[in-house]
Amino acid sequence: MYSLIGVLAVALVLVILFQLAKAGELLNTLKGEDEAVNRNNKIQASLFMLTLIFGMIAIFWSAYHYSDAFLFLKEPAAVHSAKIKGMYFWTLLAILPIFVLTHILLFGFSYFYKKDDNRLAKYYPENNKLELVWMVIPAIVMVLLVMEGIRSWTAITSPAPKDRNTLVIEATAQQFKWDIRYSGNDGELGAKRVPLMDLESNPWGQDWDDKANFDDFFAPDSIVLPVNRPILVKINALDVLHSFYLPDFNVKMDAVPGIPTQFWFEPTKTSEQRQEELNDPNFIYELACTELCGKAHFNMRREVYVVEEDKFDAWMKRQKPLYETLKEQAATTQKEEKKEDSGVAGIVIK
Ligand SMILES: [Cu+2]
Repeated sequence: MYSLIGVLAVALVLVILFQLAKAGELLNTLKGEDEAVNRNNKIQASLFMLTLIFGMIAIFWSAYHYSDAFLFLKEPAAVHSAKIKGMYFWTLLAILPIFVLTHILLFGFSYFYKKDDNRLAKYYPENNKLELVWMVIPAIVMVLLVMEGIRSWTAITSPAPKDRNTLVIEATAQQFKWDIRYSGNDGELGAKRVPLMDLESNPWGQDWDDKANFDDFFAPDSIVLPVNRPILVKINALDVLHSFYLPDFNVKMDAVPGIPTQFWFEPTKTSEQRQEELNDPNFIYELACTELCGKAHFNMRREVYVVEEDKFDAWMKRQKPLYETLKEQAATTQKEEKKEDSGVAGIVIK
């Protein structure tokens, strides 16, 4: 109801503006074109100036106001994220003066050089020096930014360090959840094969001929990670595009159906340390899907806890690999079958 009233109100305002413009045009023909054009030019020029002033104020205010939310200033909580934060800072530093300057020129020229009957336009065909300056400087800045970008990108997506006990996890996205598989004690994810997939007993098609699968387990609800240890995340998607995003660690990677992606990062602050740092006892790290993937996209949020190594080990010991669960299930069904058999046999014996 409210949205209908809103739409009607907007439509009404548009009609009024249209009628006013029409009335103004009629007035102009009555008064004489030239004077009207001059007045109109002055109004337009002043509007340009106002847009520049209020636009700039709004941009700087919003950048300042939302600085925390967009991680301009918040201290990152992982090794690589400091790199990304640095790149963000340098990119911003490089483009901010250009942004301000070009907007002052764009809107300022429209204001200061509005039509003036006493002024002739100046013919200024070319200036090689000026052109060289505005081509060479941006080119150098771009090359530097891109080079640093490639270096950081390679560091993040390169194979994780082997000698540092890297934790390997696998994140598989589907509408609308993440399944997080841990590699268990062997640090290796077992092989998966599509033909083995079975919704009831083997949702990810783990190949039980591969022993690396025996200790793989799935995170029950929240994701628990050890601090100061490299974590390699292998990312998949089952249906549509999703994106694996850990905002506090400044790491993000698309989950693409059919194309495995990966990155590694290293959390440097436990959840507790982060709570203290931000002075917010309710703070929780989160995993978010940053690809609008459907109706329940919001539902893909998962809580992430970064804990000390010993706590992590204890948590890991409590997790049950799917292989164990299946083995137990098979054992009980076998027992039941035996019972039934012996039951029948029992009658016979009796
Ligand atoms: Cu999603």
